[in-house]
This record gives sequence, C-alpha cells and structure tokens, in this order.
Amino acid sequence: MPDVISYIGLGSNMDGPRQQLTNAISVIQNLPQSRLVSCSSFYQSKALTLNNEPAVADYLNAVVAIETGLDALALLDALQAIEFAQGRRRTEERWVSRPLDLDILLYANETISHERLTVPHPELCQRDFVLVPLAEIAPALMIPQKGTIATYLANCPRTISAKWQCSA
Ligand code: ROI
Repeated sequence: MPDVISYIGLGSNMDGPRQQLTNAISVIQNLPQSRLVSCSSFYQSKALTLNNEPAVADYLNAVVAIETGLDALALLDALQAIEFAQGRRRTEERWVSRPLDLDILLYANETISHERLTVPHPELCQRDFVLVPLAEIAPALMIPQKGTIATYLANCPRTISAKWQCSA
C-alpha cells in the first residue's frame, strides 16, 4: 500500500502534559514505516467535561501529521501502545482525566467505520482544541464528507487560552 498522510490529535491533562506530548511525538516520529511531516504548536485549553465539572486541570493539545505505510488499525495499535506506555489505564471510560490521549483524526481521505475506529474522528469538527492546531499545519485541508476546517472553526466554542511552540 502506498504511504498516506494521517493527522493525529494529542491531549494530556495530567502527569506533566508538556512532557507527555513531547515524549509521544518522539515515539510517533520513530514508528515503523512512518515519518513525522509536521507538528502544531501546543495549545492550552479548558477541559471539556461531561457536566461542566469544576476542578479539572486544563489540557495541552496538539496535532501532528505523519506519512505512514501502516494501515489504519496497525496505526491505532501503535498509538494505543504509546498511551499505555505513558501511564494510561486500561479503561474504556470517556470524560476522565488522562496522561495521554492519541486520536487518529484523519487517515488519507478515507472514511472508516470499524468497531475500534471511526475516521474522520467523530468529534473533530466540534472541538477548537483539535481544529485550531489542525488548521495551523493544514489550513486548506478538506475533511472527508464534511468540508473545510474554516467552516467549522467559525462556529466552534472557544476553549483555548494559550499557545506554545511545539517543544518536540
Ligand atoms: N478537553 C480538552 N480541552 N482537551 C482534550 O483533549 C480533552 N479530551 C477529553 C475530554 C474529557 C473530552 N476533554 C478534553 O477526552
């Protein structure tokens, strides 16, 4: 299979978010059959929580683009291995704080509906902490079956409070 571009979202709000993202990016850089194409800035954002829970630490979010020969499920396996290596507990729970969350946002221009993986990522278009870093590295990107990033960004509630240069 020819190599494809995949965009991966990174998020962390515990156990040293900056180090969590930096480490994860350096591991992603060394994935088999893959190379890092670009890395967004790091964005601090207010935690999106289920019931506006107070006292949840802010997140640090970023997006990277890789060129990869891994198929989507092999890439998912590799990303989950990084999450667990960096302290993620084996739980399917959503809406909980975690040291590292890695999401396949886009994989080439494919749409994937698999029990383990939905691409484009189902919440991609509603989250500024994903859309803003994605727009930074791929401003003209078309999201399969949805359209341009700009359309969604215009209507997205803002949670980002600060921006740092990518330290990876
Ligand atoms: N909130 C922000 N700001 N960033 C995230 O990456 C993030 N990830 C999550 C939930 C709990 C939805 N909130 C988040 O999983």
